[in-house]
Amino acid sequence: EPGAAVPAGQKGSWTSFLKAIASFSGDLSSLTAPPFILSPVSLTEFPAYWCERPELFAAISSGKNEEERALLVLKWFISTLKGQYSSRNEKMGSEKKPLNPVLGEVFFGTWPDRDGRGETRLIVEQVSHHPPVTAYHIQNASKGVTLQGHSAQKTSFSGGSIVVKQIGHAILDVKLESGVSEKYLITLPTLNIQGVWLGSPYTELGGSSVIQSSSGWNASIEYKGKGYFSGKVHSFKATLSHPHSHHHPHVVEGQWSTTSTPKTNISSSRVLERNGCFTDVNGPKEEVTVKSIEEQGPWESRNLWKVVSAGIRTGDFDTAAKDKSRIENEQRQRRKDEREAGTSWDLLYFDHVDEDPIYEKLAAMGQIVPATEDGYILKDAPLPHPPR
Ligand code: HCR
Repeated sequence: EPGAAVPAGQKGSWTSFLKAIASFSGDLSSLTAPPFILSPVSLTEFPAYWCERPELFAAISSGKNEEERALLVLKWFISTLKGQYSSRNEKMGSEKKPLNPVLGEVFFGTWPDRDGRGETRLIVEQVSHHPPVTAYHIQNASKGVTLQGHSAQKTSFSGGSIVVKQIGHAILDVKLESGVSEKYLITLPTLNIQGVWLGSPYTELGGSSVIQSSSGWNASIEYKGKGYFSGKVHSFKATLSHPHSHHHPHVVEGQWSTTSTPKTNISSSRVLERNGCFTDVNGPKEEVTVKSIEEQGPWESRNLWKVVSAGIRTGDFDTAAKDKSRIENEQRQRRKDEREAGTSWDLLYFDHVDEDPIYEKLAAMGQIVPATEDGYILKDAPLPHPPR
């Protein structure tokens, strides 16, 4: 029955929301959704999902050769998917609509040094408001592992589910002891948000994504839901090959939400879990450590949204809506002032490049389309935030 999971008083607004999505494609962030589906978390927090298993991120540079490092990158990547795509269902009961970040909103965090893995730091900046684009930089300096990327979405409606094409890419940089940097281009899968008629949305992945290394190793990952190659939700099959290798490619199959196993001979103890799995995300993950709200500046996400988030969490939606309008009006006013003054907003932590040279080089190696993409690169020294 449509709307079965929608609270009684919100069925009408849920239907209107779905109609708005169906008749419209592109930027879903501006549509108003009923309270039951709102998340108190801003999209600027999402890049933290890349590092919730910091030991796997740190371990990448411990690989003893190109092949082993490519396997460690694939293992880390697959192990992030559960957090990225199904943690809202686990924490909040369904997929939810995140808070739409404002231009210049930032989110900082760390994963402390523990068991010799080194400290990892996260810097996120909202670099566009409409359409929303989020840039991020995650670095474990002591292990020489850095991930830099940006994320945007293009939404459409098809066959009863919301299809979210991901725009953007990430570049992983692994600094080797020799001083040479190995690079990996990571492209992103397409999301299929199912269960929307019922009002209990969850994300399934579809299509494919790739990880192309400057060493030549190429991982191609295919995503399927229930009823395809395994009959199980959240399934994937990854094939890791090198154009000059005479060996058979490595093949890994399983579920990104639980475990996966190698289908070919991988003997390295650095790569496999103790139980022989390639990935096993049944154990706990480690959320990013963030300063308390009192210690945060006015542009830091949890501080900026604190009244809205508290309203959503406690069910005080009037207060949430009022403060959300205040934030949005302030944004509109800033853009208006800029237009009148003939100025524009400066990015604070990142520089935008129209053509990311590392993307181009790796895309050419892996025959990835498009051949070129824009990118965001961390500045040597950030600009200060204007007052708020
Ligand atoms: C599509 C989505 C916003 C974007 C979220 C992204 C793609 C952001 C980058 C992360 O690395 C991975 C990621 C995970 C999320 O699954 C994805 C969100 C899921 C829902 C949300 C929509 C804008 C909300 C649609 C409203 C629904 C719940 C009815």
